[in-house]
Amino acid sequence: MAQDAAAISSVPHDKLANALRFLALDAVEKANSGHPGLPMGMADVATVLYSRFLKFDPSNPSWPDRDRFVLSAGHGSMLLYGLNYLTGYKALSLDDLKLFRQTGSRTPGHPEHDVEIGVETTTGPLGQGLATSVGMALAEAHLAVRFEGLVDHYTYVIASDGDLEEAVSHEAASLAGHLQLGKMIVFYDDNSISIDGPTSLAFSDDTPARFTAYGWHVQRIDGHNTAAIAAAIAAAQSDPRPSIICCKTIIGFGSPNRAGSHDAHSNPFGAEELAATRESLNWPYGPFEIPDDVLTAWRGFGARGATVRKGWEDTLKSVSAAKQAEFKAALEGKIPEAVTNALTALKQEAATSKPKLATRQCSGKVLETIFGLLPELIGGSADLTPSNNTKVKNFPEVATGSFGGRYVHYGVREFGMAAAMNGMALHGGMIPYGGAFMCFSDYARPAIRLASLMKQRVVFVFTHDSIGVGEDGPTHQPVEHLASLRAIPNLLTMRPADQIETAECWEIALSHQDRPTVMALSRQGVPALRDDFAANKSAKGAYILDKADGPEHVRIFGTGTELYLARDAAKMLKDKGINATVVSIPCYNLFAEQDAAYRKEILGDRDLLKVGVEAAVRFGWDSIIGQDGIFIGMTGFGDSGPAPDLYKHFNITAEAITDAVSSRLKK
Ligand SMILES: Cc1ncc(C[n+]2csc(CCOP(=O)(O)OP(=O)(O)O)c2C)c(N)n1
Ligand SMILES: [Mg+2]
Repeated sequence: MAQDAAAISSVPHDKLANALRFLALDAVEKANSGHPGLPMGMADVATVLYSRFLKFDPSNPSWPDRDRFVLSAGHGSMLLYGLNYLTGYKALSLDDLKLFRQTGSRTPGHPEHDVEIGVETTTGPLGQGLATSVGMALAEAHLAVRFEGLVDHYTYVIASDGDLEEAVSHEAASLAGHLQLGKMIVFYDDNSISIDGPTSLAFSDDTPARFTAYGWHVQRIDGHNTAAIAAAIAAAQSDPRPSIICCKTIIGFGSPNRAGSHDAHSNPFGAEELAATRESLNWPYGPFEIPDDVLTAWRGFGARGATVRKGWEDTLKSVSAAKQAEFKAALEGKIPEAVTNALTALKQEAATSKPKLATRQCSGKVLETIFGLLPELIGGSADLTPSNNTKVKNFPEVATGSFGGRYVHYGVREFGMAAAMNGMALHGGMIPYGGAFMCFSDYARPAIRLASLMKQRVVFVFTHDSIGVGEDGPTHQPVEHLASLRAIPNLLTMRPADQIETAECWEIALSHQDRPTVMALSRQGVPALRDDFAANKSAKGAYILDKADGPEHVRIFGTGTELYLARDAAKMLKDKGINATVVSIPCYNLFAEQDAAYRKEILGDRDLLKVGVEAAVRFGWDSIIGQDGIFIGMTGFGDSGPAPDLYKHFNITAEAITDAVSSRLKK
């Protein structure tokens, strides 16, 4: 709700905004690196937003119904730190600001997800903050239906030229426009400057026309005119469309020699220019010095939120005890026992029926089993719903103006989908998963990386995970993706082999609240391999599927759709008098985290011959099979043809394993 300008503070606006400008300048100067230009240019917009509109409570930063504020142009991080220090987030002191960009500080170079100091999401990779915000706005719209009266907030974003140049801004803005996420409000820092110089070097979009075409509400204002800023925010709030306010600003505002130039974008100003800027903005205070009246005024803006938050808490108390409990449970995001029990029943059934299924179908069955029991789950696909097996029948879909559904048609927007899912997870109250072809995980990779960095529970359902794709050919056949996804820290890349493993992997994915998961799933059917289900064997990442019958001669490691080839080969080798142990590795990452004793148990003796089987490149496998190990897999791109032919063509067969082992062992 807007506050009247005169009523908010007796301190003039310029002084309030200059506090932000000089905190940024002083911190960048002290760190000897950073980006002062954006905080100086956007200080007026930020001051109006925080002093008159933003619903937040620094004394309770994680209050669920707070407005979300995302600085998509993360290089301007000192703007965010300045705002959150001034408004009184307890976990952010002036000393933290003085430690800007220092190792281990609370104030890293680019904002890193840290709700306690008012950082809602990690930003810095341009474009992604905007795309993540779409997910936050979608989460708000969805939860506002589920928990009417308890969720009702805006999602504000500051985006820069770079944000709008990045491709993902198109996916994000197009999706937000399609869905008409009316409570999303973007401030575009239209300063016509980026690193190389004026944006005219590379950017001549008609941005207002572009967003109008997406179905957004578009305004153009002078970003240094406080009345215009306030009026634009009020208009944006009341318009049912997502809003972009194009704010014409001057980068480095107030600096005599750098304002309006790319020289203001980054780097410290130096003593001389800093002094000249103090002079020109009439700021006669020392470094990091905020006069009492200014700090008091800013703290006042922060304190106001507590009253609003208390009012919200009263509302929460006024709803039924059952609804309160449901709301709390949704935010906690724990997996109810009913889900675990249902998964056990599914595994039990699979242990007897031993279905021959593609693992994408196995995943579909898992979702059918748990979807109704876990209302926080929200599914979706980047236009591959029938292929990804991500949609559970008889649940409503999210649609324009109808946000209570449980399934999102993201359109062919892998990156936008992944970033939006991050936003939903960050918002809280939702567990998002979304499907795509695994080969196009590359399109989503920057958001998968951020999910991993931010420790968010997002499940990326990537089907068609190998040459098993078949006729679509090498453009659609992942070969390097498993290796490259396994390389992302904190990400669980899972490649289950059958129904039981797929259920186990989903169980693991859901139980890790602080990690994202990639489910690599097959197009083609494979036989069931497991008939035991009491313990979740996938939880340690790898386990012995079949012990060698007699003294062990070789150990064969397989994943996903190649695991049955390992088992078949072991049987064929037995006929030749060679005893093989078969190991399944549904999750390389979890296995790598096990203690040395377990790893040794699974990897076997150093001198034992080892074989890896995976329809992908060898990269990474040497840590399992050693340099002398035999690898049965891909050495380059795939080919177009029926999947069974391709497996033969690329020599990924039980016979190939058997031949390679027997010739090595000369038997
Ligand atoms: C994906 C990505 N590419 C490159 C960068 C490096 N970078 C940081 S800011 C910036 C562009 C600066 O222009 P603008 O976005 O207009 O910000 P301003 O200079 O106006 O603050 C670039 C290329 C980045 N942060 N993210
Ligand atoms: Mg710019």
